[in-house]
Amino acid sequence: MSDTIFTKIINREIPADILYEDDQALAFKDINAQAPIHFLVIPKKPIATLNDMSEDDRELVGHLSYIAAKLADEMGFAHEGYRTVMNCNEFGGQSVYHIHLHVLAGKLLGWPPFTDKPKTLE
Ligand code: DGP
Repeated sequence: MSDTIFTKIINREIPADILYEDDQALAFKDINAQAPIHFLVIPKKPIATLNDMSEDDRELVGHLSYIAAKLADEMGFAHEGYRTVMNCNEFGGQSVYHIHLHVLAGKLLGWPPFTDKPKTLE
């Protein structure tokens, strides 16, 4: 797959407010925050969508949730609560084609979380 803006963030070619990094993953604040706390956890391996993960990626994708929970604890909002979500493809609202787990917190989040758009697949 071609590089996305997230590869540039991983490679420090563009700045981001980085919260966590290890050899497999990176967490940074979302530039378009939808809650008082909103960050993304991404694998360093560029997997375009959840549909593109292989069997070998299962541990890596699970690791993203582990990091979300670890940061929730360290940042002090684990008990209060939070939401994680991964958007997939057009109907899921995905705009950057490098998988990322959204972590939203800091307010009482509504459910359902989406605003339907008047569009269907051709
Ligand atoms: P999604 O719609 O699920 O693909 O979410 C992509 C998110 O990525 C969106 O909430 C905004 C965020 N984003 C896009 N470009 C940048 C960027 O250059 N820096 C940061 N920090 N976040 C970005």
